[in-house]
Amino acid sequence: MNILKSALKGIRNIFIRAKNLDEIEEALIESDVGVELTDKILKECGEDKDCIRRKLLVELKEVEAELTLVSKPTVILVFGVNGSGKTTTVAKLAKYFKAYRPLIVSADTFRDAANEQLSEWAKKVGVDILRSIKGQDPASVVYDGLEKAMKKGYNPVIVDTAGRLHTRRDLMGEIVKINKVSEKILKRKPDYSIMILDASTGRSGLGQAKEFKKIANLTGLIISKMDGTAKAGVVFSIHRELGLKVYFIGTGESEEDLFKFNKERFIEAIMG
Ligand SMILES: Nc1nc2c(ncn2[C@@H]2O[C@H](COP(=O)(O)OP(=O)(O)OP(=O)(O)O)[C@@H](O)[C@H]2O)c(=O)[nH]1
Ligand SMILES: [Mg+2]
Repeated sequence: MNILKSALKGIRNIFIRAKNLDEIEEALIESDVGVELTDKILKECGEDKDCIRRKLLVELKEVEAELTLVSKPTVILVFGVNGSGKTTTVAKLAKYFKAYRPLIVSADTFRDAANEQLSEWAKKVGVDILRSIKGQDPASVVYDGLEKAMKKGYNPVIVDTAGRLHTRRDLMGEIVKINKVSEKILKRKPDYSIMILDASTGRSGLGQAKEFKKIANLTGLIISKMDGTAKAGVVFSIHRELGLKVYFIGTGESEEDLFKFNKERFIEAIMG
C-alpha cells in the first residue's frame, strides 16, 4: 500500500464499509464533504460509488496548485492558527527545496521556544536559519530574513510565523504588517502566502480559512495532519466554498511526510 493510502485508511475504511445510500451519505457527511455537495452527489449517483468518485473528481478540477521557484528569492509565508502544523510544514518545505539552498526564517516571536524548535529542524534537515532576537517584531524578522537571502543568494525563503486565532484582530494585523514589509523590500508581493490547515478540524477550518484568505491574501493551502483523521473531505468544502487551492498535504510528523496534492491519488486514497 502506498504511504498516502496508508495515511488515509481511516476515512477509506468508512467509505468501503458503507453499502447502502444511508451509509454512504453518513460517510460523506462524517468526512466533512459538506451537506450541500453530499446532497447533490447522491441525487445524481445514488449508491453508485463509481459515479460518486467521478463527481468528486470533477469537484476538484481546479484544486491543485504548484509551489515552484518563481523569483529570486521566492518568498513563502506560512500562517495559521495555533498548533496547526506551521513549523513542521516549514521544515517539510525546507526539505522539499533543499537542493536549491533555502533559508528558513523564525518569525514566531510569540513563543519563547519557537526559535529553538525551528533551529532543531534546520539542523535535522540541514538548511540555514535566520533566528529572531528576543523581543523583535515579527515583521522586522521577515525584513532581516529577506535581506539576508537577497545578499547571500538563498532561495526560497520560507517564513514560519506565530500561531494566531483568526478572530484576534490585533494578531491578524501583524500579518498585514509582514506582508507590507515584504512588499517594501521585494518591490512585489510575496510569491506565496499559505495557510496551514489542520485536516482534523474539519469544517470548522472553513471559518479560519475565510479570515486568513481576507487578511493574508492567501495564494493557497497546505493541509496538515491528513493521517489519522476521517475529516479529509474538508478539501471539498474549502475548495467549493472559498475557491482555495491546495499545494501539499501533510501526512505525519517527519520532514518527509509531505505530498503534492494530486486529485486522482487523493480520491483513490479516500474511496478505495
Ligand atoms: N500526525 C501529524 N502530526 C503533525 C503533522 N504536522 C504537524 N504535526 C504535529 O502537530 C503538532 C504541532 O505542530 P507544529 O508544527 O509545532 O505546529 P505550529 O502550527 O507551528 O504550532 P504553533 O507554532 O504553536 O502555533 C506537533 O506535535 C507536530 O508533530 C502531520 O501532518 N501529521
Ligand atoms: Mg510553530
